[in-house]
Amino acid sequence: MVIKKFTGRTENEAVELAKKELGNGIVIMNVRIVKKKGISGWLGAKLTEVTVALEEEGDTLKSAHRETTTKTSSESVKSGEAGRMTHNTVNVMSESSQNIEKKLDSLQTLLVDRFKQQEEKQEQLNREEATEEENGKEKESAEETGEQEKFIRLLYNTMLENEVDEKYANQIIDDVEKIKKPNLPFDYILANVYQKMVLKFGRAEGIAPAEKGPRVLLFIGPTGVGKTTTIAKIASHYCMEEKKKVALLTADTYRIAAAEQLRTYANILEVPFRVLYTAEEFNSAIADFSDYDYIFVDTTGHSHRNEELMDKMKELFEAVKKYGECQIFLVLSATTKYRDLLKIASNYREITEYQLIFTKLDETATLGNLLNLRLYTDAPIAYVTCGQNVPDDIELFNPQKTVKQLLKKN
Ligand SMILES: Nc1nc2c(ncn2[C@@H]2O[C@H](COP(=O)(O)OP(=O)(O)OP(=O)(O)O)[C@@H](O)[C@H]2O)c(=O)[nH]1
Ligand SMILES: [Mg+2]
Repeated sequence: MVIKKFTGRTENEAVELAKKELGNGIVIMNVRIVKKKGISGWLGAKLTEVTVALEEEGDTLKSAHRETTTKTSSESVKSGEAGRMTHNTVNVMSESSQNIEKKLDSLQTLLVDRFKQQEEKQEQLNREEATEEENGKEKESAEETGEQEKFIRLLYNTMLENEVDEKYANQIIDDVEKIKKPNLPFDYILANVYQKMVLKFGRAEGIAPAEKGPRVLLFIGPTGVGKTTTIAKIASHYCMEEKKKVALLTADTYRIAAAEQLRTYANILEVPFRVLYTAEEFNSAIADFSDYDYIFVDTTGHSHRNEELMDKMKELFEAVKKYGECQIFLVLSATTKYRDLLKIASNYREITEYQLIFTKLDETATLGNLLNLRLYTDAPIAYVTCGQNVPDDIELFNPQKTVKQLLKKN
């Protein structure tokens, strides 16, 4: 795994630089504002610094082990905290959940430290090998390996408590097992699990800018998950903050008053609103709103078992996909049972590709299903919502924040 920092005037600029050097497979580990170097920095000029990670193809057991060996040794010397841990004085069972939380909060510093220490890799490797030959070291190492086991188990159990599917928790832990070795600081293990999980989530992909005509955003999903409310939240962001031209359409003609809900939001935002009764009407709406930036399309919420409605939706999907400049979002509630989520995700997958939006994060303490569904569907998570307030209770999906929650005790 390569970890590297890039700076730019904006986050986008820094990310572009990173992509140019490392390719599109990068994962953003951390974003922070830093002072510019030199006089302009003294005068308050700021830059955005992003720390990115890239999992290399050669990240096999062997290379992971080699990397661990070197990075660990440098950390244990540089960081007082890490050094303290290698002396086998820490009882893992007393690693309370609060301690883990503190460590998670210090992860960003740890990642940055590790980045700085890369140049010292070789020197530290030699030093560690010499140390391992000292008398009595084997006994200490064996004890530490036991402590490591307990620590890894603690992380594993925390994932399960957060309802990460056992299958995925095992995959993550299996990867960590590969890098296990004596003298490995717990912070390093934690950082490794954190990185693996962030990489599994991948980059958050929101809404792409419109290129050749208005960008159509279609929202699908089961009844009552928050499709209409989410449209209102995102539409008001584009309309009020980005000053874009937005139109709201609904194909939800199934329930009385369903259209009225979106019409009300359209009135508040002072944007055009239209009801679509047939797939053809979608095409005429596109023609009528051809100079708009974003067209949001709401759909009927229904059970994924309702085949008749599913078929009707297919026609609309086909028309939207034929138009091309579109993104389809499957909206799921974080409170829905795992087994149902799997069924819903696979039923919709039969008719279309999609990105994911998770709603109602405020109503659950466990976010494991975000990782489970991300891995099950291979669909990126675009947004999460955490309350009923329009437009505030929504944010772009943040993998780092979610992984921290998944590694915390509830
Ligand atoms: N707690 C919480 N409630 C939410 C959230 N998002 C939406 N809701 C609420 O969920 C309920 C249903 O929201 P809608 O937007 O009508 O859901 P929908 O998917 O459009 O529903 P149908 O059109 O009936 O399929 C409303 O009471 C919303 O206020 C959220 O993030 N958290
Ligand atoms: Mg609705």
